[in-house]
Amino acid sequence: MNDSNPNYKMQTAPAGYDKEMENIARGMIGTIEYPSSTVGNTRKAMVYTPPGYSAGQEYSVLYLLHGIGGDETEWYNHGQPQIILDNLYADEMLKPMIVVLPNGRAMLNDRAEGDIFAPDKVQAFTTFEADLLHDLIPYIEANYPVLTDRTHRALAGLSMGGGQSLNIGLNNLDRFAWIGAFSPAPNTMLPELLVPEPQKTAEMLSLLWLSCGDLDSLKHVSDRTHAYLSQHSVPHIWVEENGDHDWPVWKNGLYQFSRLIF
Ligand code: FER
Repeated sequence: MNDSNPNYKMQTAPAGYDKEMENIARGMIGTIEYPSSTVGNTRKAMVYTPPGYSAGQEYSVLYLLHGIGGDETEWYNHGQPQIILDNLYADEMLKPMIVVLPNGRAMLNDRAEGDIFAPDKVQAFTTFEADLLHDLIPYIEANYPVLTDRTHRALAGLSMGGGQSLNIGLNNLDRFAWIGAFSPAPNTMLPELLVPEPQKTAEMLSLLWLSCGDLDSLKHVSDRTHAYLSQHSVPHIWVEENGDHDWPVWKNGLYQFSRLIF
């Protein structure tokens, strides 16, 4: 994609993009459980399979991460990604993909309860890297008909999950070719650590998406990341949209990002 992107014109998601349409084929969304050697228990994730899903086909996989106040149900409860995705499939605007909604707080009690900013709970968002790479991805790849090379694997998320997507994705480009961060939080590593070798990163990325609402108090994180990427000529899409640290921005992020991947 174009670097820093004066050329990328985000088409605003059309009215109704997040409303259930009648008479279209629907995907399915449900909860799975997988063994986690990282946490030492069984962990939950939600999985969306697209309309017409068939074990005879091969699918790409998007791992879509939640924020600090959420768990594996957050996107489902607040963003209804299955509606957005079903509508995009009805318009033939998405490649065949499975969307996995993990729990990004990798610790024994991974519910968003008590002090969600407690150090051990924030640390668990870092621990999630091992759970994702060594436990969840292998589980998905063993149990769904999915393509397993980096060009068929994407990682995106909102806020804490946006920071995780940048931290984990950019540091594991052998695993992910498509990375999206919607309103990334202060867990986002400094740009020099995210992208120590800009040319190498640029060569490996299929897409790096960064978006944030103009009213978001965490926008300095996106600004700093975007500035570094631009200075070092790392192609990325940067969208500063009207909005706050909130669902309209994140749902639009999913709508826009999912159309561009695979
Ligand atoms: C912080 C402010 C916000 C922070 C995380 C967040 C780890 C996360 C917000 C969200 O996920 O919505 O200082 O530090």
